[in-house]
Amino acid sequence: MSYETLQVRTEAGQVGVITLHRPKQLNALNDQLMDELGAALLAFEADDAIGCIVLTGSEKAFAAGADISAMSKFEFADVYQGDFITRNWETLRRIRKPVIAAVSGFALGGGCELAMLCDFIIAAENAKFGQPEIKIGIIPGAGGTQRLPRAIGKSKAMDMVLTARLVDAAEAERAGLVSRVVPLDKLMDEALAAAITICGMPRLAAMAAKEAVNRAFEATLADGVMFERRLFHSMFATADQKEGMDAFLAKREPVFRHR
Ligand code: CO8
Repeated sequence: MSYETLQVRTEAGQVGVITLHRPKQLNALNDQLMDELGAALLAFEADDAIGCIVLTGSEKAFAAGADISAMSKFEFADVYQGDFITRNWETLRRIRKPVIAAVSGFALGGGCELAMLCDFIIAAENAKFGQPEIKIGIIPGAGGTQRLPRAIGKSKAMDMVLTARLVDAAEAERAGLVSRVVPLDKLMDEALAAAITICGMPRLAAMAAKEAVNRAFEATLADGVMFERRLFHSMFATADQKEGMDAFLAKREPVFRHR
């Protein structure tokens, strides 16, 4: 399938790479891009060869937010009935394979929210994160007021949402928004290496681990711990648990079958 606002490729036969590609608009998110992103993610999700997905943008911008020229014409009825842009948000949330955001340049507004929807963020040194919606008379609309405080705490989230201040990669790493910061020219190498590492893990364990970590944001501690315990127990029904433990004890490399 070909896309107009994305470039899609497979790396090492097992990593699905999606590059946002609206260069003139700094990858501003519009309905077409979000529809195509939903389709590309579902295609990788359905492809057995793919074990991990990397979502990235350009050097200058991961995504500079929702498309302001599209939004500027909208009335309440348009955004409410059309579920502007966020209608595919649930698709990304439902992807069960790990998704890494490789962020360089601006990740603003919906762009920051899109990165936060991924499982973890690897940032280039030039990355800048922000929720500057307030400057144009709106508020974050795809998780910025919810995921950001969970990621970096209330005080810094309020600071970003109320003052529209951008934070650089170093501050984002200190705050826990991103997992690592790397030189710009190493960003894709690092993201692909992380993705290939994940692809080498037993896939059922990777998917269960993702599900369990995500539950931490939805459940009480007691419910989350019980959810984790049940998933943990279920790993003992997999062939890869036998293989992983047998290989460890025999001091050999495991051969996982993702079963
Ligand atoms: N929408 C549309 N076009 C954009 C956007 C955007 N968000 N951001 C940049 N562009 C366009 C510019 O209009 C410009 O186009 P042109 O060349 O035709 O004039 C081109 O990209 C290059 O931009 P600049 O010339 O401004 O480049 P600079 O390097 O000077 O500045 C900035 C880069 C700082 C990123 C600046 O462009 C900027 O501030 N952009 C807007 C950032 C912003 O406010 N983002 C939040 C948007 S609102 C939002 O995301 C709400 C989300 C709600 C939920 C929906 C989920 C997705």
